[in-house]
Order: sequence, then structure tokens, then C-alpha cells
Amino acid sequence: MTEEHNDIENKPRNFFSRLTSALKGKKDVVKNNLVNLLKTNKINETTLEEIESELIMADIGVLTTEKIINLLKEKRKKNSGTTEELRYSIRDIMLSILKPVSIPLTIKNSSGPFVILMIGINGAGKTTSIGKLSRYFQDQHYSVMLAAGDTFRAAAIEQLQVWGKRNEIEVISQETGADPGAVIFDAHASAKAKNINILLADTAGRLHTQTGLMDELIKIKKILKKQTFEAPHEVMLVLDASLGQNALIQAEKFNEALGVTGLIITKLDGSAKGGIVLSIADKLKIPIRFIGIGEKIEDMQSFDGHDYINALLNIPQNHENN
Ligand SMILES: Nc1nc2c(ncn2[C@@H]2O[C@H](COP(=O)(O)OP(=O)(O)OP(=O)(O)O)[C@@H](O)[C@H]2O)c(=O)[nH]1
Ligand SMILES: [Mg+2]
Repeated sequence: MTEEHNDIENKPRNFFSRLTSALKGKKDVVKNNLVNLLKTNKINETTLEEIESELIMADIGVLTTEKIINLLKEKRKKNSGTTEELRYSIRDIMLSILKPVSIPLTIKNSSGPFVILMIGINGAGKTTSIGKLSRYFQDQHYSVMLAAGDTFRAAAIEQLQVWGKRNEIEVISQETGADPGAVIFDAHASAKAKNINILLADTAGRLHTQTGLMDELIKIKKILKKQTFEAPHEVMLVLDASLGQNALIQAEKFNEALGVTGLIITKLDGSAKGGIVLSIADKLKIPIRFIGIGEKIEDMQSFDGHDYINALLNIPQNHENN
């Protein structure tokens, strides 16, 4: 086996262990407590209550937790209720929540570039995710161009240009203060003229409560739609997992205003408790395209619900009962 082949073979395992340790977090997470609970021998009403509070503390949210616990009680009636069974029951229930949103982003052919409009609150990780996505798509042999649609924050354009340089791709920009709609319009025309496959459009961070700024995003979307009806092909909301349930509220509001078609959930390596991913999936049912597990260009992965749950519950990849 060549070294290169070996490298590819090792990739998923490396990522899995990185995700596992990222989710372990520096503080608590579902893992430490829940995983320990799942090791105890007795499963009774008290254990179930403890599991319930651990799930809530892991940012899974009250409603989703209730749903999981109720399903768990039903499953328990049907089997002997050993800890191992309980663990796999929780895994299966969580999987049933994540499976419908484990839909990878597919780049469809169209007359112009496939446009991904990146939106979200300040500091969520939009620009960094653009840098990571550029590398990801280039690795798949797509040509990529960037649009510096954050004309508001000082140094935002330079930040995007650094990612452009790193990935050796063109960044279309104007001066700070320019109309972001105009920048993205120009970038679309340029990408179309140069037969670029994918245009990643950055936007300034904004709170979902800032109506004027939300309207600006709606306007950008309309401008793109006038160029090609399908554009933007993906309205990608970037959410910071460390914000817990607040991330869910943001997602709901951005979705109401813009019709979000995909999510990137970032900072799962930091203080995030991991459970918010389940809460978002259960409530919004919007495809989770990628997760961010660090600041570096390679710290992003296509979302896979199965791997995610195994990492969350500390179930080794090669040690499953089905
Ligand atoms: N630990 C960690 N840090 C991340 C991740 N993604 C982004 N960051 C960091 O979060 C900070 C903000 O990231 P940006 O990409 O600038 O966020 P943004 O959404 O573009 O922010 P604004 O342009 O200000 O709205 C930076 O320090 C990034 O390095 C991640 O997955 N994990
Ligand atoms: Mg930014």
C-alpha cells in the first residue's frame, strides 16, 4: 500500500478521534457525565432522571430531551434494560433525529456559479468557514471565487483576502463602506464570465434582531436571484455552538427572514457541549452541512450524524452492535 493510500485510509479515523476529543471539551459535555451514567449498572427511574438533566445540561434543550426520554422509556419496556442496551437505545434515538439533517451539500450545475451566501451573527465563524470551504471545494477540483460582502467591519476585506491568498483564489472586493449588494453582484458577474464553479459570498455579522441589517441580506438575496433564479443556491447560516440554546433562537429568526438551506455549526472544539446540534436538528430540520472543530483550514468536516453521535456518546467506531 502506498503512503498516499495509507493517508486517505487514516483520514476518517483521525477525524473521528479529533471530533471525539473536541466534543470532550475542556469542561464537562454530555460525555463525561452521561457516559459515566451509562456505565452504571442499575437503570431505574432515578438514573433516567439523571440522564434527563444531563441531556438538558448538554444543551439538547427541554423539548428534545423530553422526546428522547419518552422514547427511551418505551424502548426500556421492550428490553431487559442493561446499560449497554440503554446506550445503544439513546444512540438510535439521537440518530433518528440527526439522520434527516445529515444531507451533504451537493454542487449542482447551473448556467452561472453555484452561489453560497454566508450569513450569521458577529464572530460566528463565517469568514473562517469560507477559508475552510475554499480548500474543501478545491480539493474536489472545483474552481472557487470569493466575494467580500462584509464591507462594514474594519479589516474584514483584508481577512478574506488572506484566505484568498492562502487558497490562491480571486477575491472580488470594493472599499469599506461600499454597498455589499453591489460587491456581490460584481463578483457574480466576474465568476460567471470566468466560468468559476463556486462563488462564496461573505457578509457582515449581524444580530437577527437588527431589522435593517436583516433587510440588507434580503436585498442581497434578491439581487442574486435577478442574476440567476436559483441563486443563491445555498443560504448558509453559520452558528457558534458555544452559544448553546441562543444559537437555536438565531437559527429560527434567520430562517424566518431568509429561508436558510444549510447550516455550519462551528466551535464544537471549544466550550460547546455538543447537544445543541441535536436541538437544532430536531427543531429546525435544516440540513447540517459542515461542522467546525478548530481555527485551522483543515478543522472542518462534512456533517455525519452517525459519527457525531458515536463521538458524543463515546462509542468507538469499530465497536457497534449493528
Ligand atoms: N475554536 C474555533 N474557533 C473558530 C471556529 N471557527 C471560527 N473560529 C474563530 O472564531 C473567530 C471569529 O471567526 P470569523 O470567521 O472571523 O467570524 P465571522 O462570523 O466572520 O465574524 P464577523 O465577520 O465579525 O461577523 C476567529 O477567531 C476564528 O478563528 C471553530 O470551528 N473553532
Ligand atoms: Mg467575517
